[in-house]
Amino acid sequence: MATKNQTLGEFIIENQSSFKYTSGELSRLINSIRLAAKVVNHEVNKAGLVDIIGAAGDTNIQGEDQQKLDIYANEKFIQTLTNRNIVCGIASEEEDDFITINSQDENHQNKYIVLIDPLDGSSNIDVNVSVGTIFSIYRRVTPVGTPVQLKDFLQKGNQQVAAGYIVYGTSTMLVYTTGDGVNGFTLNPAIGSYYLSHPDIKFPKNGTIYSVNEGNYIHFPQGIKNYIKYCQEEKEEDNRPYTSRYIGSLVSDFHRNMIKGGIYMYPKSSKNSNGKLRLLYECNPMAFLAEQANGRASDGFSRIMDIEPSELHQRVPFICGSKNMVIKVEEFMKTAK
Ligand code: AHM
Ligand code: MG
Repeated sequence: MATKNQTLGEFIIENQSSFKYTSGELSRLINSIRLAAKVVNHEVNKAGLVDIIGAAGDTNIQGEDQQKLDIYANEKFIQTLTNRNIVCGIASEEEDDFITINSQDENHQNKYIVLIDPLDGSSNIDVNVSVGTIFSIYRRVTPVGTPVQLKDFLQKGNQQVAAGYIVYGTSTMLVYTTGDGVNGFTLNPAIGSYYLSHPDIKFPKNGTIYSVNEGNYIHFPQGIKNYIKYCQEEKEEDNRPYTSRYIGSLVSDFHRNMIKGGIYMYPKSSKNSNGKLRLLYECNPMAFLAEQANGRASDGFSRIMDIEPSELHQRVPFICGSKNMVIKVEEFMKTAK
């Protein structure tokens, strides 16, 4: 039973027995993500010091090369997961191909693979707007004892064992699910521990916030255009017009909508026929979280987590949020002329 103020470490130990697989491997894996997130958080918080310690590509006063933060985050997560010898493969939005972990895992005994977007929304860093890390965990489908293969990574979202994100915002939070609801932990930077601050988060069934890059309106499918107009219509009984909020940082937009009730949309457009977001690194983990929090995630017509992936960096249209709002978009998409 989740108790507020519990630390993430305590929560993981207490809930380990309810995980589907109880070898402790998944707990160790989530622990490693928690650790890497602390290191990345420290670096993200220093991003504003760029004029003082030097920008990416510069050499700082200690003679160290300054890295772009998304590259730094990528290295930190990969390093931590590799060194702790708990996964058999990693795929990252920052890497062209998946990584086979066999230096430490000579017999390939590890069961889990991780897909990660180490720093999503990184164009926001320079202007001090929150960014996030998104992760997704699966059991491998090829036999333990052999090197991982592409098909271990190209699993449908409905096969996820766990997924979550870290939002580096006004506070840093780690929010995750292992298929038994969604819990949010806030980092107390003075102590370096995450505390359970948001137990069992649920999307309100109906929301009043819509989040979409309206600058692309002209290129959107007719169904999305119609839905945006619907959001803007005056109808007191269902709290319309809705409020528009778009940070341009998926993790933050999703996080706000999950707590307050709302919908996030990155539809396809006449310029990008599959939208922008990546199925494996962004959409599937967010869809798993959304469904675990009573929300819904769709490509406008069907469930995100039922899409059969065909390549690592595949993009899909993404509509995600409060259940009734996503259903409404699907109705508009179906009937649009
Ligand atoms: P990134 O993976 O290159 O950071 O892109 C993903 C980000 C999301 O966080 C955000 O919701 C979206 O791109 C914003 O895109 P746009 O600027 O086109 O509205
Ligand atoms: Mg991204």
